[in-house]
Amino acid sequence: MKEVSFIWVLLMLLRSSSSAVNPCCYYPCENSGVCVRFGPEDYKCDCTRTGFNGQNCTNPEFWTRIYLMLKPSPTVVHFILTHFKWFWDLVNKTFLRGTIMRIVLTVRNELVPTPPTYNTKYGYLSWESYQNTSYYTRLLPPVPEDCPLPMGTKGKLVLPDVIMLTERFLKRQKFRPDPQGTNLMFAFMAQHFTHQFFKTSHKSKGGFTKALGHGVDASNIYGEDLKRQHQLRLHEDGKLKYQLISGEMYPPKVSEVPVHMVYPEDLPAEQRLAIGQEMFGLLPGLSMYATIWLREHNRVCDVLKAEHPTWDDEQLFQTTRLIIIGEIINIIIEEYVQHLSGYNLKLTYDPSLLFNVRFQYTNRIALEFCHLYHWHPLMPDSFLIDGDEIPYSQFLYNTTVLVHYGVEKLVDAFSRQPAGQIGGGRNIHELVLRVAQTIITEGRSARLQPFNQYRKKFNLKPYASFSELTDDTEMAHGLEELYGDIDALEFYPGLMLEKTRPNSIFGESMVEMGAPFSLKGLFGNPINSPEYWKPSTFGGETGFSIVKTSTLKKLVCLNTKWCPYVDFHVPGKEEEAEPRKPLMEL
Ligand code: ISF
Repeated sequence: MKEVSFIWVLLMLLRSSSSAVNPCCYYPCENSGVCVRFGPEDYKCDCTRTGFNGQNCTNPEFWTRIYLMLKPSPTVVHFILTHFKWFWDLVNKTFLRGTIMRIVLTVRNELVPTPPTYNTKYGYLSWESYQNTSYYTRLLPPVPEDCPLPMGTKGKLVLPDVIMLTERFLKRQKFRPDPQGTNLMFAFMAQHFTHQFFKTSHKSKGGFTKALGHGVDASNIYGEDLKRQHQLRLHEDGKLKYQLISGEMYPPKVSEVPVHMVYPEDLPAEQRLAIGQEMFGLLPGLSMYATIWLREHNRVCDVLKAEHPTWDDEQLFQTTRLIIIGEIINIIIEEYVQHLSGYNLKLTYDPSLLFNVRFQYTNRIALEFCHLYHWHPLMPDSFLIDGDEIPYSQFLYNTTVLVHYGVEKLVDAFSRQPAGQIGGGRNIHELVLRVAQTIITEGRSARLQPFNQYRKKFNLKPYASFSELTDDTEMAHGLEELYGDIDALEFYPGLMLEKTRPNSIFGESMVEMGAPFSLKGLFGNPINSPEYWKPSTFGGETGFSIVKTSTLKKLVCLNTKWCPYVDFHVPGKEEEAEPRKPLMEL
């Protein structure tokens, strides 16, 4: 192994001394200017519509200068949004709530290029990249293949060993709960929700996805293609197939609905559940959400059928699917993102906020978004359900957990158990550390640009040193030794090791880079367009109102026998004491 890397180093040295270095390897173009190589040694920065000019797009135009002078830093904005509760309590009661929500959406939306731009194969605009939706898109082009160093021109010739890197800086020493109070109900929602659009194809290397919907399409419930959808459907009253166990509805067995699911070979046939997403047998938390959404789909079908007795199976199914997509988006914005942000501003899912501004109802999932969303530190050391402590070995691929405890007890348990803090390093359970290794390796083969380049792309100041990135001096020194230069730090390690904001789940970069992708994906859905966002799309006022008033609590409690404690954060003191409300009050 040593010899191979030595020969490779020699080859690289020879190559760089014999020919000119690609000038774009220096990332000379600032402020989102586009680097184009001319001849062997020249380059030009295209600064069109960046608001900057000059050779490297570094001179602000007049209005840009004014804008930059007035613009508050992300730290200040975040501070205001997470403090002054009395002020926000007032704002939330007025029209200002919508106005500020609109500002958040438009500011975040400006950072997501549409139509999409690059991908892992094309570092320049191309028709293929636009049209071939089997690729994840990319915000920044890959590091050019002919650069002298793996991250461009800075850092060491060889990147740190992935195993060593993750063992040293990412592996959990002692479980560190998230200070925002995030629980496992949130963690499993994150996994269930994102796995409808993050389905990396590992067979074909090069940043491909198996999820062609590129957004919130509920393919994790209905299957990726029409064949799977039809296998999962009952073809009666719009419903999905199910099995009844002690009178309760669960996903059907694979023996009855023969769709491809990933299960260990020795798992008995009667324990294999058939779900839209083939990976969701992996964790009881995922099959629990699959069960909840299955019940909700079939419940909504009954509601629609009562109002539209003439509708056929197809129309009931299709309309219910749109309602389900609406419910997902609402719950994600108003509860999941609300919790994640920690804002005192009450977020609102009101698509009409964007009807009078420029906004395109399209979305393309970015590879960077997929990397950002690897939140494995959320996972606990073991799972605490109904007085039992279940280790990973008995939790993975164990569908009997779901049926044994039932949805109510699982929701209650997951809502009470704290999840881990995502940022700050050293909080990934040993058993999922492999996933972090995979993502770093994938980042290398996809040639993702350095963390600091992404900081700049998202209007953040690049870090000047490792000690600015993290307050942990030992970590800062270790990273300095391994990478040699802060400008050579990789994307995923940078995100995970950045210091967290005070009392927060993660650092500045995760929010500033993730929020634009997330909000664009949620609001860019076609159901939010002026053409779709009306009662008739959802079968009338009843369906429209199901979408607009959906909550996590209703999702669970309209589909269970009793209403457990259900939220995206662990109970606080008031909530422990709060008596359980009867269903009627929901
Ligand atoms: S997803 C995500 C942040 C990072 C990832 I990866 C969000 O979903 C998110 C979206 C919006 C906001 C916070 C988090 C808030 C409203 C904001 O835009 O600041």
